[in-house]
Amino acid sequence: MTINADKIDRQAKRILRNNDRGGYTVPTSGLYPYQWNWDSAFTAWGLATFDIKRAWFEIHTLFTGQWDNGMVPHIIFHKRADGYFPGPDVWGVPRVPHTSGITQPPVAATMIRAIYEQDKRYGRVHMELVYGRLISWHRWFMANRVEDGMVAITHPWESGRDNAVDWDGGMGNVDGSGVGDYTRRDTAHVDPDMRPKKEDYDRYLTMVYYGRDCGWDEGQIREGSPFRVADVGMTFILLRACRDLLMIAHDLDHLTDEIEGWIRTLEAGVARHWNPDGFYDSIDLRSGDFSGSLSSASFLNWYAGIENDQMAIHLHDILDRVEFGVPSFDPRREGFEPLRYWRGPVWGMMNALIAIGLEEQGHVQIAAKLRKDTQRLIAEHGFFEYFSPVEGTPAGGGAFSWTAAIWLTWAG
Ligand code: 9YW
Repeated sequence: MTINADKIDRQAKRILRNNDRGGYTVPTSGLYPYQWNWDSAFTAWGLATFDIKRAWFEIHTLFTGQWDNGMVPHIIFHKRADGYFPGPDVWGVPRVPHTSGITQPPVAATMIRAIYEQDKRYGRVHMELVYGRLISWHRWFMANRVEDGMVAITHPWESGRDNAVDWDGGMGNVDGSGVGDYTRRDTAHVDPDMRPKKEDYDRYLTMVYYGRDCGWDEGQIREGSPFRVADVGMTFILLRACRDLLMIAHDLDHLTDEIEGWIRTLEAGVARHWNPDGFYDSIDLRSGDFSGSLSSASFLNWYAGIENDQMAIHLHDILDRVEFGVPSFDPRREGFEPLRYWRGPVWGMMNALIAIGLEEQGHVQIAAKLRKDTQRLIAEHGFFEYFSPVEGTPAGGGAFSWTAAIWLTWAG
């Protein structure tokens, strides 16, 4: 198939424009009608390819949601929108703009650095404004979430990989039976077979109610929450983000000792994510058990600046079994579901992060393959939320912002 890149570029830009709600971009209309944290960071990177002013605006609106303690929430509910559950009333966070009570993977420093590098003259003042915001968010992570150098999540939604196999053990500790009645909205937009199951949702909500009952107090949640998992994806992403923040700090002439300390702590944490089966893995901090899940997040080690030969062997073996890049769960394992959300499908932005890391560490060919795979998926099927890594079948929401963004920045 010949790819008409200009035409697809125009489509990608149109998606980002259409998903603009006035200063912030929704992941896709209908299914996700608010500003999501890491989606917005990817989107800003995409916007920067054709409208740098709008890209910085996206970043500033994201930080309007930042809490006084530094946390940047996973959803910012700028204005009321229909069709999403759980909305602002369920989270019960007493601030404006309303937000959720949990965070999401901190890709922002990395995306912001890329935007800044593109036009430093224009970006300087924006970078100065945002720098302190990034520092306080990272400081919040280090103070509240880093345990033995690994980043703990208090809800699967924080990982951005909602129903990944990584959380099955930790979710087993959560009793969802008392959750009461509620109406899901996601399954009205997309095929329920491609979404998390009802038992998952019962537990997701139980944990939201738990956090709300704790007044979103980090100490109380750390003490009593049934779910606390060291997420290998979060650890790699935060480590990478700290490295980018360090480069920004040098550029802006800020002190760097604190960030250097964070990097050393997280590097030590990475080693603890290595499981006896020989791969990077998440750990249930309540039981101490590894999840045993080789997921796409396990392969973010290169993105975090960490070379590893055994991970390269796993990667080659997995890529030989599927057609389109790195699946969200190991296709050699029972339980691999090529169309169920984070239990098998391939996500364009994960391919991008993994490939960026691989290329930086000199694995140029394999990085190029991931890019080609992603390019084909988008060119042949459109800007879907995710795809089957086996057949390329598109799934989830369409006209998706981060898929458009990675086309413009990396895949196209
Ligand atoms: C949900 C918006 C978000 C992403 C997450 C993804 C999904 C929301 O959609 O979560 O309600 O399930 O898992 O990574 O940020 O695109």
